[in-house]
Amino acid sequence: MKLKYVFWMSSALAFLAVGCSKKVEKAVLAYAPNVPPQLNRSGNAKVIINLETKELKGRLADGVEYTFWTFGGTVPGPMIRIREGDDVEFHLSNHPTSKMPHNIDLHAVTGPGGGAASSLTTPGHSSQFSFKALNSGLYVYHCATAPVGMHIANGMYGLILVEPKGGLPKVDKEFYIMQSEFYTKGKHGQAGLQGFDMDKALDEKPEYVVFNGSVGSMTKEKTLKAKVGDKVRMFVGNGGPNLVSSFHVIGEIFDAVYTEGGAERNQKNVQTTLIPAGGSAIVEFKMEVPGDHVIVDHSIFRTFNKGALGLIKAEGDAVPSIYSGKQSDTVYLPEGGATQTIPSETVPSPGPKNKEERLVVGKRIYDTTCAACHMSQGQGVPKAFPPLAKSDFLNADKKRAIHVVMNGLSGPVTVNKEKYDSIMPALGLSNDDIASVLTYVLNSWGNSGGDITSAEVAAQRGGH
Ligand code: HEC
Ligand SMILES: [Cu+2]
Repeated sequence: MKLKYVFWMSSALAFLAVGCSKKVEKAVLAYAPNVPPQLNRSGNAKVIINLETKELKGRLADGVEYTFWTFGGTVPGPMIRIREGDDVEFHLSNHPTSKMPHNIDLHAVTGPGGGAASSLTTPGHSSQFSFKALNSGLYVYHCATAPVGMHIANGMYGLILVEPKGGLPKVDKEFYIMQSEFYTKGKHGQAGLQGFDMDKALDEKPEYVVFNGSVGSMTKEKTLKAKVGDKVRMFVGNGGPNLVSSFHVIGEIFDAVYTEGGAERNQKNVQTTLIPAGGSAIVEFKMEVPGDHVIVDHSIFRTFNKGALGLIKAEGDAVPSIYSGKQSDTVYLPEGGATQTIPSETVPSPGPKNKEERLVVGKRIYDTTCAACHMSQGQGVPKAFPPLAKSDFLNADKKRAIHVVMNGLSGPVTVNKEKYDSIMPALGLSNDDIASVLTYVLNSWGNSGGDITSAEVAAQRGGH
């Protein structure tokens, strides 16, 4: 009797285990313009995704380098392909040589921060979280670590496709294209290693607008290839951080568009489709005639003056009944770096006159500019952002504090016996703003008090 019972129990357990166990597979990641292979399985799976964040120097344009912050070592990060209903186990690793903590917000995730709340990862660490892909569609992922705009502007975005249950209709060629902008200190085309320019980012005036992370990522020997008669599908994303893309392929009409990357193949015969920052679209077209077709953002100065130009070449015999005429791939080359600046008058507002006013202005600047990293009560984030509350480093030297806020700070520092080796960017604040924010910080959260005037800051700026 007892034996029989044990037997029944164990077979029930075995049955349960089989019933729950899903196929486990590692996601195949693909680097732009390549797309991960179609999923050739019938049901759902448990998918393991391993992604690494890495900061590295790379080519932005001929002769122009940039220190990119990346997912997977490339801009955009690799494309991920899963299926509606899949369970995903996500591992984010931050390379030990990184200067910054990073995390990931996948728009395909239903949950706080799209995963960002569970994935803040300091250099040399790995984080894990899991989610179920509830909705099919083409989704952007990006880093969401403070300052979010800067992590995105430096290259931290990519696409994750959640296929509908039955998969997508078959096509001949699939491509992965992601648009984004870069805000460099130097003008478009200025040679050398270019730093990030916060003022241009705030003004939404990029020097570069590109596809797949650099000027020329899909031209010359990297031109996309297809054959006459091919059905082509492009998974197109926009990392931003600021601009909306007017995506267009010159000489083609999109036979079908999944507007905004949603599940519906809901539009037919579209010339130009709008792709919001942090959004996507899937476009499909048949290549009817041979030749080069130019991939552009039809906000057209971006194409011919800022870099957003790619090519897809169809090989095959001419089809004069559809199109007859000479073709050339030279007329579409970029025209050069000339950009126009429109002069504008500015009327400066009178700065704060006394300590009382500095405290008020300073709190506003702290909350909008500093709190993202140093946290609302100046408590900082362990291993990433040092505290300003009761900071021995801050309170020891007023002039040094002005220098830090004016010029940024990098390299190892010790604050309240904890070591930090990260980067605080120069924030482009005015003398009034620096005086106000430091006066506010010095008079908050148990710091030593005092007052810093705009004149003191100005004197120090002159000295550098
Ligand atoms: C992008 C994140 C970021 C922002 C925004 C930022 N800081 Fe920092 N800050 C840092 C990091 C990182 C360090 C440490 C740098 C290092 O390791 O060399 C730091 C260091 C400092 C220090 C010296 C160390 C300490 O704790 O006393 C001061 C003072 C400081 N920041 C003040 C400010 C003020 C004031 C603002 C706003 C005007 C600000 N920071 C905005 C990231 C930031
Ligand atoms: Cu990041």
